[in-house]
Amino acid sequence: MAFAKISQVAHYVPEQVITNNDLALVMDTSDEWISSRTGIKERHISKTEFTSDFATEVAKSLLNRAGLTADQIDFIIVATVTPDSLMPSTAARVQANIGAFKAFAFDLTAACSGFIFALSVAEKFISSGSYQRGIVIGAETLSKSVDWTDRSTAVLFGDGAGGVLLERSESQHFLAESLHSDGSRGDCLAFGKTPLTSPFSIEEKTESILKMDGRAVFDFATRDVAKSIQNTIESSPLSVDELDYLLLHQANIRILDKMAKKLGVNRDKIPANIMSYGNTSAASIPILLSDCVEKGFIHLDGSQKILMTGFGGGLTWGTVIVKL
Ligand code: 4VN
Repeated sequence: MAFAKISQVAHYVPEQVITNNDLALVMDTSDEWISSRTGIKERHISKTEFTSDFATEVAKSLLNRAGLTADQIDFIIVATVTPDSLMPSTAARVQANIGAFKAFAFDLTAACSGFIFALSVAEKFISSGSYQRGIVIGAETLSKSVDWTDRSTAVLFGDGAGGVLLERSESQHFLAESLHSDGSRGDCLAFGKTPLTSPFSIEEKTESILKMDGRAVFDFATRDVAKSIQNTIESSPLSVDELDYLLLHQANIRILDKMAKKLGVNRDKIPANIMSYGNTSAASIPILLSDCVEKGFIHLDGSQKILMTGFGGGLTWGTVIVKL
């Protein structure tokens, strides 16, 4: 029986920091409005880099930390809704940049749940016994897809990437998972619709800019996602008190507060870094994981039980419980 385990973590964000006060100079908003409603104080925004540039930095750090060379990697999955291009994929660009010539590489889109979905897929590749080692990255440049004239959404997002090295292990580290989608509610968080064109049709306007029904998505997160986390914990061999940390998608600090209450867990077990990064979609959970390792909360020595949950566009939501 083959098992998979997360052996390294890393993250990368672009250098430029945009504070709430910086945004208040270019749109009708304020630090008070943004931080009291979302918890966000600042976010990193790309000046010249693309999603694959962030993801490449993450992949290089993972290899460095593991003392591996790129030819030892069997696959690369990048979860993103802001790829440099649809073809080639962001993952294929990463493969070329690091020289992982033996790896197969593809992107996976499940919006803010993308990293969790990709981690689940990668775990299956390894536990099938077919592959030894892969890189799973969440990477986004949401700044290129938000409407900078819409103050209700523009203030929420940030750019960056985080990822993990997943390797074969002798013992079980993935303890439970659940993945879900509800396409019938997809319109409440959407962007990037492909326009219909043909020689005989009038061109439809591209809906390239992010649109969000904030209330609907907020309610989805606090009802459906909270319930699903509870169900996943119940289906696992662990009780909620045995979890060391719950790493939840960094969409809004008030959602994290509500989740803590609903799940009956100490607020300190639900770390937040949305203050410094904003909502980075598929990158938010691996950036948070990497931050927690850097700060010494999470050790990667197999002694801790960590729950990770993504939720967002699709709609999609998913949880994994891992021994780290
Ligand atoms: C999941 C969620 C969100 C999200 C939804 C609503 C929201 C973030 C609405 C009320 C508003 C403050 C902001 Cl739950 C976004 C994603 C996308 O990654 C995923 N903020 N807010 C207010 O007026 O208080």
